[in-house]
Amino acid sequence: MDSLEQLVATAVQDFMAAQDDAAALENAKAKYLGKTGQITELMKGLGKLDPEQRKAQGALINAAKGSIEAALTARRDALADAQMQSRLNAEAIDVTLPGRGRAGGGIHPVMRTWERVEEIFRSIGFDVADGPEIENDWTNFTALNSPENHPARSMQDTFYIDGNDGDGKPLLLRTHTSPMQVRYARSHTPPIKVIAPGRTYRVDSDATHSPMFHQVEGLWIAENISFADLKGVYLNFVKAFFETDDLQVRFRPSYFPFTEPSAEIDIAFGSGPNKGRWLEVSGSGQVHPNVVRNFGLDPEKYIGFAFGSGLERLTMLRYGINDLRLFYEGDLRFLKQFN
Ligand code: 2NL
Repeated sequence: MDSLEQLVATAVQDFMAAQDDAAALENAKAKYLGKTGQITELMKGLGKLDPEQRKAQGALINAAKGSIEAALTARRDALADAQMQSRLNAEAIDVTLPGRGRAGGGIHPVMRTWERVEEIFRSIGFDVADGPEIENDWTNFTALNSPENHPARSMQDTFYIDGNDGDGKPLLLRTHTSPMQVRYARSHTPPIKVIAPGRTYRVDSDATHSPMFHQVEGLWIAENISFADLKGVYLNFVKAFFETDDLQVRFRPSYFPFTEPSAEIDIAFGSGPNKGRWLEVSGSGQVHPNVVRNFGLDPEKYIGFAFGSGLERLTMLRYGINDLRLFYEGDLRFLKQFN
């Protein structure tokens, strides 16, 4: 075997010996094709030969160089293929495995009630208002005709927030959704026809009270809105909400600072587990003239009603739930029943 053939054979061996790291192969390449590599050195030596020999020897060296380059490329491709193959094996996905599935989310029963209430009131022309859960004292209490020394304003009943509104007045978590309606009434012109559903907060926690609960309040103010309208609207609402015409409503005199006169609204189903029993579902009344004034309206010209119902209470009556705490425990066995 002549020395060029020997050189090619050694180069091929070196290339084959280079394993998975690219650096080993590049080092082997340098030994033959680099600046001081053996092929390069042989090329340099050609200058000393006479033209006849140089031509013949040059062709032989070029052929050897071509063989070495071909072997290098082949080895490079082989190493790259091997690397890809081992990655494919390592990252293989077993497409026959069963899917992981996706845990289905669901709507909380109180949210379902919230959505239904919005839908029903929208269908009879009520707008839906939204507003802040952190309120100022004026909007939550004063505007609603709540006396300065009213017990609801006490720290025992209301969650106050550190800091103040910038005018030195306290900030608090709204105790009802009425402040949303105050904001709405002050920024719209009559007729004001709106419901305000949302989260509300009071310092209260036992079997029938949660520190966070949901209310929906309604407000309709125009030049001639009366208790008769309230009765019609509320009866329509409970019939749609409970999906039955077989029920009655009654108004029972009551007191709220923001309405005068005021009434509790009770309903009685004509059938079912609560058949014939009067159930309290809402507070209501004719909006107090002071409150109308705080809306920025003339109480001599504008009159109307408001009501406030608990979304938890409506939900419990609709589904026959007897413990308020079930709503807040996040127990899937309970929640799944509504989805
Ligand atoms: C209750 C009592 C009620 C209202 C809420 C109201 C709102 C405005 C003006 C006047 Cl902006 N009134 N809301 C009126 C009467 C009763 O709710 O205990 N609900 C569960």
